[in-house]
Amino acid sequence: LKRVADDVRCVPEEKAPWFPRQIKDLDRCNMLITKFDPDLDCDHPGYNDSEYRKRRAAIAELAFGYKQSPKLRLCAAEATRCPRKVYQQLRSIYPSLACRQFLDSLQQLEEECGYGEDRIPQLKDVSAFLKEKTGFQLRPVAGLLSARDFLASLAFRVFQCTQYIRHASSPMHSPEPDCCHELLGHIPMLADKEFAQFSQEIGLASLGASDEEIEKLSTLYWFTVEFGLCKQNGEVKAYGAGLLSSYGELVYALSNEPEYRPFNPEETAMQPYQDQTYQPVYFVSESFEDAKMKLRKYSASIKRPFVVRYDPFTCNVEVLDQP
Ligand code: NLE
Ligand code: FE2
Repeated sequence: LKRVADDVRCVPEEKAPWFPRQIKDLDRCNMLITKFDPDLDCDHPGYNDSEYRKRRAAIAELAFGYKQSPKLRLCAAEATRCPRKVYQQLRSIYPSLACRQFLDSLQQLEEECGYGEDRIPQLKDVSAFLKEKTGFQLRPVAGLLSARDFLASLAFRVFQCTQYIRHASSPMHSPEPDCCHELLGHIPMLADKEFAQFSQEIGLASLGASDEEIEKLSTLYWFTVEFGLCKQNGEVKAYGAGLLSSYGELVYALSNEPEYRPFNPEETAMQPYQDQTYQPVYFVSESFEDAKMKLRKYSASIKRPFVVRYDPFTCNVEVLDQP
């Protein structure tokens, strides 16, 4: 009887795609996109390397088995060392090209979390560090997730984090996420309060949204969280994780080759993007504050037959009827 009553109460939302309401529902948000899979994509630099593929399969197995539970700790199974050269080279250009928030967090991660060219941060330590800074936590994911599942996790301040490493033959750029990308690109930014809030708001806007809206939100995500630039003291700096984890693209993005446009969600959300190589255009925000306000305005314009509200005490999403 209770089920029926619940169903009746849920009728307006049933028109929307399913979405997680509780953090443990993220166990169901695991739809992978296989286009960069080293077993399936013959252009993947690890395609002909059976040792690499075996290792990837074992790591994927661990991620698939992960359950969100306060009793379970993030598996420390994978040592997540960035190849020495990747760390060294990127580290040397960060001071002039990365935004201030990134540099501040990275320094703390080096002091407190085992970041460094010869050290191996453990995901559980990194997750605990983030939790303390901004309430974000990590959960392991086996590969590139569908946009819907990835964005939904952000709504709960959960970041789906790969643990495998890019193939040694292409250290300076990878089209797929890997742990260098997560650790160097995303983690330092997620330790910043303002940016964490921005990320969660994209996530909340995505819950139960139509496929078309998800496409637009993931494009916004792409040109901000992954490839965003921002102004700082009159200079343009990088804050996007896809830039901050790729020596090649970071240098390119801040050279005078690519086109820059001001960040404006309506326009940015419609910009076609490609994920095989460097971006032809980058969007520049005035500041995080400004980007957040614009995103908020954009999100409010997305039509959903309900409103969602995140309750930080229970970590649940409440669904309310449209007033
Ligand atoms: N191009 C980035 C890198 O090489 O680290 C990864 C981007 C993932 C979206
Ligand atoms: Fe990423």
